[in-house]
Amino acid sequence: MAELGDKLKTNRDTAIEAKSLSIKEMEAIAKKLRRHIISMTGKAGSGHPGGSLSAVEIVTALYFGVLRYNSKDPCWPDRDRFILSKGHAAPVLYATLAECGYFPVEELSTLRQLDSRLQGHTDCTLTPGVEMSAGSLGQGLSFGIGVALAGRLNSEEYKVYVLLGDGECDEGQVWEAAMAAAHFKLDNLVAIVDNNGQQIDGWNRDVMNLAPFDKKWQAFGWRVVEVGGHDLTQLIDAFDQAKLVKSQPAVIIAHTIKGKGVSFMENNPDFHGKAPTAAEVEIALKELA
Ligand SMILES: Cc1ncc(C[n+]2csc(CCOP(=O)(O)OP(=O)(O)O)c2C)c(N)n1
Ligand SMILES: [Mg+2]
Repeated sequence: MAELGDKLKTNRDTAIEAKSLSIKEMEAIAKKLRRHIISMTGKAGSGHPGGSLSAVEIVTALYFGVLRYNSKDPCWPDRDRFILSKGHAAPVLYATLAECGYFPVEELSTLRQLDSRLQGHTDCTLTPGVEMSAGSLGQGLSFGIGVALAGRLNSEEYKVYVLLGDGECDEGQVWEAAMAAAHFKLDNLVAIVDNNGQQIDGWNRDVMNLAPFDKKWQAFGWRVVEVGGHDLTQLIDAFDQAKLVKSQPAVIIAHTIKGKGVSFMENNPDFHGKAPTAAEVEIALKELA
């Protein structure tokens, strides 16, 4: 763990380079992020643990294996952009940004408090490292297209990554954006769908069936890569593949489990937008020890 600490320290001081951590090291970080999510939402007494826990490996792979950024200079012009479109999953992003050195880890305990920089949904005017204010679902892919087009116009090398929820894909705006990204041949844009199968009220297949999901993206002109969304090796490979795609955008459909890592939260829609009680926090942290 000392070696991991040294590497993270280096990453905090300089722009992180792809694949600087091993899969084992990233797995340790993923567990740490899960613990933060439980503690933060438990302390706040509200929040969205389910969709934060399902996205842990996706965000870990990005921040510890893929993205170029400098946490000491959040607006570094050459940084890759990560846009969290499903803004209710703010806890997973805050936990990651803190571990990357954007702000102190101790600040995580202020989640959702008045005057905290860490509000329940992301606010780019408050939190260092947050690229887009979100919470109203459906907007992040359109925003990402703007950022990707700007990058192309300015001959910038950066890539744009947008994380969507699968329930969020019920929004018509997602498909307008999907059509536009293919029209503009945005090969500097990668979407990731946290395909946990659930939304606010239960299973997507009952609320609004997305199937055939892969074929929909293909029909809109996207290269589709499907992965196990809790498998860091598969995720890193998928991001490598996405980087090689030319003249079209790529989407990574990541099959995940809502509430992943905590037995009583897994696939349990109750924990979409409900915090664990103090007793539940204790059990969850034991499971994540
Ligand atoms: C435009 C809009 N409509 C409704 C909501 C309320 N809402 C918050 S989260 C959510 C479900 C989202 O499901 P999904 O995108 O699958 O998120 P995840 O399962 O990853 O938590 C809904 C409907 C919202 N935030 N924005
Ligand atoms: Mg979902």
